[in-house]
This record gives sequence, C-alpha cells and structure tokens, in this order.
Amino acid sequence: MADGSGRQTRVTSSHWGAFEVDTEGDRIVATRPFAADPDPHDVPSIVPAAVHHRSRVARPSIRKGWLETRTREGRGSEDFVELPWDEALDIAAEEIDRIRKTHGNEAIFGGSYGWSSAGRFHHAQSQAHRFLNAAGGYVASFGSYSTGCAQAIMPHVFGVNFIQFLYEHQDGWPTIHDNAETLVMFGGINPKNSQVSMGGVTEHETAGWFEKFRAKGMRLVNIGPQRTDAPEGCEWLPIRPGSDTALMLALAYVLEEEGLTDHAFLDRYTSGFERFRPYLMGESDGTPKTPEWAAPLCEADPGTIRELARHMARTRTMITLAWSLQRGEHGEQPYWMSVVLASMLGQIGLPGAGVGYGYGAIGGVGKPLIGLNGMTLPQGENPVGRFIPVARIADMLLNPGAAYDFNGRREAYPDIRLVYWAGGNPFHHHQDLNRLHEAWQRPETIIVNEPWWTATAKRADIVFPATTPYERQDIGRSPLDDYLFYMPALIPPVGEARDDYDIFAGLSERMGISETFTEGRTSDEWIPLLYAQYRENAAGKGIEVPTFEDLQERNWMRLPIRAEAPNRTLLAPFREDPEGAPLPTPSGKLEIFSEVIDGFGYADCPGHPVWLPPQEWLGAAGEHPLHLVSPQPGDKLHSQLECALADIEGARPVALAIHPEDAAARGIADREVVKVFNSRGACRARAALTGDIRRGVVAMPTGAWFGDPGGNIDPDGNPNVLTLDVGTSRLGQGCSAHSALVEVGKLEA
Ligand SMILES: Nc1nc2c(c(=O)[nH]1)N[C@H]1C(S)=C(S)[C@@H](COP(=O)(O)OP(=O)(O)OC[C@H]3O[C@@H](n4cnc5c(=O)[nH]c(N)nc54)[C@H](O)[C@@H]3O)O[C@H]1N2
Ligand SMILES: Nc1nc2c(c(=O)[nH]1)N[C@H]1C(S)=C(S)[C@@H](COP(=O)(O)OP(=O)(O)OC[C@H]3O[C@@H](n4cnc5c(=O)[nH]c(N)nc54)[C@H](O)[C@@H]3O)O[C@H]1N2
Ligand SMILES: [Mo]
Repeated sequence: MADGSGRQTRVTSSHWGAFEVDTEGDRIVATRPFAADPDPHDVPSIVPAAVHHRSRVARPSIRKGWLETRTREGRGSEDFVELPWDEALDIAAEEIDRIRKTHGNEAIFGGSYGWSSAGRFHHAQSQAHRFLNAAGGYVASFGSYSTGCAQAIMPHVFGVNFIQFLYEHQDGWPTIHDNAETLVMFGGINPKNSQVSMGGVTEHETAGWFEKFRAKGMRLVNIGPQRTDAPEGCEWLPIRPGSDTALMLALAYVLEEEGLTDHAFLDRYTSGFERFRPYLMGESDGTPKTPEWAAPLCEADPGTIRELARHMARTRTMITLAWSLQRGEHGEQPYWMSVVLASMLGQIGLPGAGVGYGYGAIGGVGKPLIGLNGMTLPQGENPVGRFIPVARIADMLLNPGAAYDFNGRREAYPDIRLVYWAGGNPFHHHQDLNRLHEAWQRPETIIVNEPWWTATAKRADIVFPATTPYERQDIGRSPLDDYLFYMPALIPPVGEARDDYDIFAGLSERMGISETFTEGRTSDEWIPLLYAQYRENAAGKGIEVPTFEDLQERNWMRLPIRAEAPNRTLLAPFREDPEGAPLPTPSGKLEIFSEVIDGFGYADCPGHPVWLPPQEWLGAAGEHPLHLVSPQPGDKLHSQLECALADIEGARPVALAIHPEDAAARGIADREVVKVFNSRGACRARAALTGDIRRGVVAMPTGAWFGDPGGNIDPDGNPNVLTLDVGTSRLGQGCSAHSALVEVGKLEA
C-alpha cells in the first residue's frame, strides 16, 4: 500500500518468517510482524540496518595481489581493487576457463554449502550449481552441516533417506498432543530454533504446542546441558554433552532387566537384537550397561534413570532427538541407539509414540502438510560426479590425493584449484577456523558472490556483490509451510549489486555456455514459468493457487494444505503389515544390527550402536576443562544480519552462558568480557552467569563474524575458532561442532 508520504508497505518472506516491510524511495525504513503469526520474533527489525549497512559489497572487487600477479598470498589481509562489472566478469570467466581447461572440472569445488536466502528462484546455491554444471561440472558436497551424520547412518536403519523420514514418517504436533503421554527430549525442543525454516515458516507454533502439552498434563523431560533448550515447565535432566548414548543404553538395560522390553515387537519388526543384547547385558564385553555404569559417564543418578525407563515403558512415549546430538563426535550412536530404545518400548508406528528427530530444530518439522512440488530451477547434470562429505572441506584442501573413508566407500580427496562460493559462509559454519584459514591458502583462485563483506568474502580473490531478496522479485514458498508469497523487489539493488542469476549469466556468456545456463531467458521470464509449473502441480493435487499476476497483486496467500491425518506413510503401514509393507532395509525391518555397517569394519561405527566417548568431552577434560556447546543464535540466522547486530552497544562479544560456580572458580563476574580458549584458538565472549546450564559446560551461540586469522583472539566471539574439525566417524563424516573442550579466563591473563 502507498500512502501520501511515498511510504509503501508490502509483505515479504525470509527463512525466519514473513514480515511487513516499509520502504521510502530506495530504502527499507521499518519492518513489522506478519499479522497471522501467533508468535513473531524480532529478527526482522534488524533487516533495514543490515540491508543498508556499510559492510555491503558495493562493486565487483578483486584482491590486489591476485589481480597483479595471481599470487595466493594475502587472502584475508590484503586490500581489494574495485573494477567495473564487465572487466571483473571477463577476468573471472577467463580464470574459470583456464582452470577447467588446464586441470579439468574436478579441480573446481562448487559445493557452495549455505543457507543463502529464502525465495525459490534466486536461491544462490542452486544458481551456482546450475552454472557450474553448465561449465562442465564440479566437485560437490554430500549432506548438510545440520544433519550430515544422520543422513549417512539413518538410511541403514530405516531404509529411507533421513529427510524423507523427517517429513513422511514423523508425527505432526496435533498427533503428539492427542496421543503422547510422555515426551523425552534429548537436546530439548527449542522454540528459538523453530523460528527458522529453510524457505520460511510463517506461523510459529512450537511454543503454543508446549502450552497445550502442559495443559494436558503430559510429562515433558528435557535431557541435555541447558534447561533453556526446552520451554519452561519441563523437567530437566542435565547430563553431560556427548553422553546421551550411555544414558540410552542404561534405559535399555533397565527395560531388559525388568522384563519391560516388548520382545514381540522386536521379533516382528526389527532385526539383530540378539547381536546387540550381549553387548547391552555385558556378556560380550564384561560391562553390563547398567544405570550404575552410565551414572558417572552422564552424571545422572541411577535411581532417576530407572524411574524414567519404567515410566517410558508404562506410558505412550515419544522420544525426540535434537539434530545437535549428531553434530558431535560419534553422533551416529545416539541416533541409532534411539531407534533401538524405541523398538524395545515397542511403540514405533503408533500415533504420538516412537522416535522423531529435529522437532523444534526448524519450524517446519511437526507441521502436518500435504506435499506440493515445483518451483525448482533445474540444475542440470554434473558430469564430474565427485563429492566430499560437506564438513570435510579443510581436510580436502589440505590433503589433495589423500584417501578417506565415508559410509563404506574409500575415496581420495580431489586436487582443488578453484573454489566458487555463493550463498554460504564457510568462515562462519566450519569448525576450527584457523585450520580452515590455512587450508584456504591452497587453491589458486577463490570466487565468492556475497551481499556483505563477510569473513569468507574478505578471504576471496574475486568478490561479486550480490543482491539481497529485498532487491529482486521472487516467489516465497517452502514445502514445510502453508503460505505462498510473491516477494516484490522492494528497493533497487544496493550499490552495484546484481542478482546471482545475472552474475552467472554474465560469466556464461563469456564462456560460451549461455544457452545452457540461461536457455535464453531472463530471471523475470524464468520466475513466471517455474511458477506456472508449480501451479499445475498443485492443481494436480486439487489445490488451487492463483495465477502469477493474481499472486503479485495479493502479495501472499494461505494454502489449504494442512493435512488432517499425520504424514505417517512409512512406519504405520509397516506396523500394520511388516511382510506386506517391509522397510527398504536389507532385512526389511528396523536394523538394530546392520550387516552392511558391520561389513565396513569401522571401529568408530561398528555393527550395532555402542558407547564410544568423544575425544573431547567432560570425561576427558584436562588442561581445558569446560565443554563448549555452540548452538544456533536466537537473535538471527547463523551469521546473517550480524553486521547490524554487532553495531548495537554492548552486543559483542557474544554471550557465553556459564554456571555461577564455574565463573566463581575463575574469578569471573557477570557480564565481564572474558577469553575462551583451547589449543586451536581463542575468542572473546561476555560471561552470562546462569544456573540454567550444567556445571562444566559453557554455551556460546554461532554467528559472530570471524575476525583476525592466526594466533590472535577473535574479537566478537566466533565459537568456531575453538571447535574440533574431525568427522563424526568414518561412516558419517558429519561435523563435530558440539564436541569441544575449552578454558575460560580473564581477558588480560
Ligand atoms: N560451532 C558450530 N558451527 C556450526 C553449527 C553449530 O551448531 N555449531 N551449525 C552448522 C549448521 S547446522 C549450519 S546449517 C551452518 C550454517 O552456515 P551458513 O549457511 O553458511 O551460514 P549463513 O550465515 O546462513 O550463510 C549464508 C551466507 O549467504 C549470504 N547470502 C544470503 N543471501 C544471498 C544471496 O541471495 N546471494 C548470495 N550470493 N549470498 C547470499 C549471506 O550473506 C551469508 O553470508 O553452520 C554450521 N556451523
Ligand atoms: N534462531 C535460529 N534458529 C535456527 C537457526 C539459527 O541460526 N537461528 N539455525 C537452524 C539450523 S541450520 C539448524 S540445523 C537447526 C539446528 O537445530 P539443533 O541441532 O537442534 O540446534 P542447536 O542449537 O545446535 O542445539 C540445540 C541444543 O542441543 C544441546 N546439545 C548440544 N550437544 C548436546 C549433546 O551432546 N547432548 C544433548 N542432550 N544436548 C546437546 C545444546 O545445549 C543446544 O542448545 O536450527 C535451526 N534454527
Ligand atoms: Mo543447519
């Protein structure tokens, strides 16, 4: 709507939900919550300051030393030279051509991991992949930082890919509400994290469901290092991070010891319990996994463990695991063991019972919706066909040609000469950033499309300024949400920014691959075309969506796709008829023992779930005695919008939650700026004393922009200067961000 003052208000969508935006001329001036959101949050309020921030990349920029002599030296410290678009595109196209002709396309790393922005067409990572495919392919990456480890292990257990499991098996909130009596939440369920969803979540419901759970008298148990990982009013069992498998084993032991195991379920629906049981009971290794055995490992009282096991067996119980549990060393084990525990309870496949993953991790999990496909820009074929597990990037760059294991395959790391990144911030998301900084010196050329001068952009050789979603039109839609948005171009591009599509179109033209990349279309021609396909798909499912022009006019609409019944297409039919609807596993059943995994011969992930302590956890604490967890930030998405948040007086360095007794032992006062350190690095943080974190654990959110390389102290507090860069195991090779030991001390010390 326009009013007399020239101010306009429209709605747009983002990963953190829809919001109203006021513009005046070429500026965003204010934002307001979207009216239909029952639980909006204030992330959008920082958008105006971030979009017009001084840290926007104004013009195409090439690092001075690279421009002059193509030297790799100076990444992260040297100045950039601004160039006109044509010149910069000529240089970049020539360089990509040189690399692919000299070294082949397997010398190009284009995994380009990252969340980019919401909006179906201008999804930067998809654009980068389509471009690199048109150019002859690239080395890709498997899985996500979010769930890479689960994506590798869980198909062995359930037979389907993990993402499909999340959305096709897991019960919706209404089913849990109507049926579950007990919710046992490993790592909690945090409404703060469900503010966010890939592509946007419009109605934030998680907090509301917990109010209903409490009103109904459900027993809600939060198991993990922070009380605040679950809404208020939940019981809290503050176990050590990384010890969940030990606790689950002890719960399983009690079931078996007290005759509470559902053996009929195990016989009918699972395979391999007889191979697991001797381990559980200690017959194979001399160590029965009793509550007394687990007590010192997870620091939970044996009586509490026994009581919880009996209660879980007596009531309809849903076990949930945060994704964080598999972002730690041996993250495969709690995920696999949770299936064994739920199987022993015998409730898998019943409504509101069994096991589920990532409720609360992102807003869409638990929303029962009818799936609607479409609105995806085709990415073409990747002729290279090589990939690395996503979190193994530093290993790859540091060790070209070296062999590594992944999920039964033995591969060699490719020799990467050129890295192209669009829509991600590896100097936010990767572990042990000082190590990544070293690895990052190896490629000949690094090209980054970015709206802002992030730590990654600053470490590139060529930086192309990209638009933000507020500067281009798009369609906002997520398969996990029941709203549809026309996202208008609210303001013109800031500085000389261009859409990723136009950047890649410009490169394609110069490389003679324009026809493959653009197919002769501009983005304004692609968007209505993809939308029309989506509309047709929806019509096929009996769902009417407006024409593109109508949607432009309406700005947004609610889709009638709430499913009445839960989306339980996998395990409910299996429970009903295990022979007729077997699981696509080798045994057709839930695999408690996996012959396939056993056949890999991995000591760090054997044929059934086992307790394997991480190399860094409280059970191994020495010189660095505190366990650092680095959860997702509540004030933003990852490192996005950080530039403007960091401007707020007193907001940086970021808060470090620490128990008052741990603080007192170090003479640290509340709000004091401290140094957090280990042998990998050091950063500043502001101590936040709280009894809501267990002793011995400190928590620091991700997302502060990484500052100085090398031995210096990172000023704003990026926890990834401290985290451990190892794979979860040879099976999953996921990221191990949550397994890290640190010490906290006075800043001047
Ligand atoms: N220690 C620790 N580390 C972690 C985690 C943890 O739990 N602990 N979690 C991990 C997880 S789960 C994840 S998913 C990752 C997230 O890591 P990332 O997804 O890499 O983080 P973002 O900050 O979202 O990075 C997106 C980047 O894309 C840019 N961008 C946005 N829109 C556009 C666009 O239209 N075009 C272009 N070219 N760029 C755009 C943004 O400015 C930003 O720099 O972090 C991981 N890192
Ligand atoms: N506001 C906001 N929400 C987000 C994001 C964001 O950046 N901002 N990012 C989104 C993304 S990409 C993802 S993948 C999800 C991630 O969702 P999750 O993986 O669920 O989230 P985390 O915040 O990493 O961790 C949740 C909690 O797990 C606990 N924890 C850590 N290690 C352990 C352990 O070993 N055992 C137990 N029991 N608990 C442990 C920590 O106390 C932590 O607070 O969040 C999404 N939601
Ligand atoms: Mo993630």
